Amino acid sequence: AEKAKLQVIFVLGGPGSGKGTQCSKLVEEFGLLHLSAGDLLRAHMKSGTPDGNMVAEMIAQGQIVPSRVTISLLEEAMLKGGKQQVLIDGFPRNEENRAAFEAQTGIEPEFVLFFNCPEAVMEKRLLGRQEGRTDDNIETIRKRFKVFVESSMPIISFYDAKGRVRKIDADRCPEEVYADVRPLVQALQR
Ligand code: UP5
Ligand code: MG
Repeated sequence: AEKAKLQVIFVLGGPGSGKGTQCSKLVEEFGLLHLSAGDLLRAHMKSGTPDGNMVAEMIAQGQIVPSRVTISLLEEAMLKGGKQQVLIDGFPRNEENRAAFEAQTGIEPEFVLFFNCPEAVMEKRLLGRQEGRTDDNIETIRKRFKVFVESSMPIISFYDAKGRVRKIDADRCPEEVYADVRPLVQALQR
C-alpha cells in the first residue's frame, strides 16, 4: 500500500494569540497530532543536559532556540505520533527555523494558520495565565513581542507571498475564533 503523505499545518501568531487553545479544539474534533514546539522545548529543559540548560536560558529570555534542537524534537514526536495530519504550533519562528525544517524534512505546509491579535490583548492574556511559565513576566513578554515582530512576522510574509496564509482575527472569544478555523481544517479531511 502507498504510504500516506504527511500533511502539516503550521500554526503561527504572537505570544498569547491563542495557538494552543485553538489546536486543542482541533485535536478534539479531528484527532490530528498537535505538536507545540514550545511544549516540546519546555519538556526538554527538564532533561538536565547541556542542551536542556541552554533551552531554559533562551526561553527565559524570549529568544529563539537553534533549529537543530527544535527540529530533532519535532521529528521524533512526528514519528512517535504516527498520524498523517500534524499541527505544528509555534514553529517555524525565523528564517533559520523555516529553511532548516524544509531542507531536513522535505515537508512544506499545506497552509499556515495565522492568529492575528493586538499586542495589548495578548499581553493581558499572558499576564492572566497561571501556569508558572518562566517567560510569563512583563519583561520577557515584551522581548517575546519584539522577537515575534522582527523574526517571526517575516516567515508569515514569506508564506503569504505563496498564497499559503489563512489569517484569522484572534481578538474574539475562543468559540468565535474556532468557527473560522474549523472549516479550514475540515477541508483536509476525507
Ligand atoms: N486565551 C486563548 N485564546 C483566548 C481567546 N480567544 N480569548 C480570551 N483568552 C484566550 O492562550 C494564552 C492565554 O490566553 C491562555 O490563558 C488562554 O486560556 C487564553 P494560548 O492558547 O496558550 O496562546 P498561545 O498562542 O499558545 O500562547 P503561548 O504563550 O504558548 O505562545 P508563545 O508563542 O509565546 O509560546 P511558545 O510556547 O510557542 O514558545 C515559548 C518560547 O519557546 C519562545 O519564546 C521561544 O523562546 C521558545 N521557542 C523556540 O525557541 N522555538 C520554537 O520553535 C518554539 C518556541
Ligand atoms: Mg502555546
